[in-house]
Amino acid sequence: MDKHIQEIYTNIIRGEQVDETVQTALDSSLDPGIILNEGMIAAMSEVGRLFDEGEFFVPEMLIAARAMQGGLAILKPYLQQTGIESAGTIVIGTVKGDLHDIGKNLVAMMLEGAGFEVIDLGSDVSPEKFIEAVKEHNPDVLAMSALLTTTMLNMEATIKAFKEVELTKKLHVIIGGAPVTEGYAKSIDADGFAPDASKAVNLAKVLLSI
Ligand code: B1M
Repeated sequence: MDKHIQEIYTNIIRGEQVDETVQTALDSSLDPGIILNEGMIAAMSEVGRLFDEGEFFVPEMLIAARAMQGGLAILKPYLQQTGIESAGTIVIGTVKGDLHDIGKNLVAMMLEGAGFEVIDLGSDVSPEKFIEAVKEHNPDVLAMSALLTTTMLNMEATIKAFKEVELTKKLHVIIGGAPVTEGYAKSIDADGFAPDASKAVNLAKVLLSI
């Protein structure tokens, strides 16, 4: 493994800042996708494993997440293409009861980079809040994220709540997050599922025939 990637990976697990290392890696022409996947996302998976095994607790997960967010901010302009016309509007949020926002932020970032106008409602978003935002912004797509097996049920609750609401145009509902599957998406009547951020961009483009 490249020494910069190794350092990013280790520092995120330790909860140490990676901003400078990410910048150095970029300056030495390392591919942003490799920095993201092999350094940062791999580190978060390891943090999850350590939490599972009882070696890490919530504070360790939290500081690792903070380190990851700092590195993502440096990486952001390199992951996005520039000068693209608006491809459509997308409202995004993590569902009610769920505070995990790193994956959702990454999806939002990549959608923005692909030319979508993104309205990010943050995390712990109730069905009522999603409905309010959709009425206000009239988006083409609603994207929901969930990281907990318990909170992914709120995706279904949100879709059900939307069935009671009259909208002026077709709203494509797409979902994702670690516990979410294609089968679950079908079972709750979502229009699509994406396993990662770049596939979420492809999915939105396919649904909107772009
Ligand atoms: Co939490 N946590 N956490 N956590 N946490 C997980 C998810 C867990 C798997 C850890 C574990 O046990 N191994 C576990 C869930 C178990 C389960 O339900 N199956 C868990 C738990 C149990 C908890 C708490 C309950 C712990 C506790 O309090 N006892 C608690 C719940 C709090 C709450 O939400 N109410 C909790 C809290 C936290 C922190 C706050 C400390 C922190 C989050 C900080 C933050 O996000 N700001 C945290 C973290 C960091 C994690 C892990 C370690 C990392 C998550 C992450 O950021 N991954 C996680 C373990 C893991 O995932 N391996 C874990 C990196 C990120 C880039 O990936 O989010 O999967 P991900 O996003 C991907 C794809 O899923 C997809 O694209 C992204 C990138 O390509 N995607 C979408 C995501 N959203 C999408 C939406 C789309 C499309 C694709 O729309 C179309």
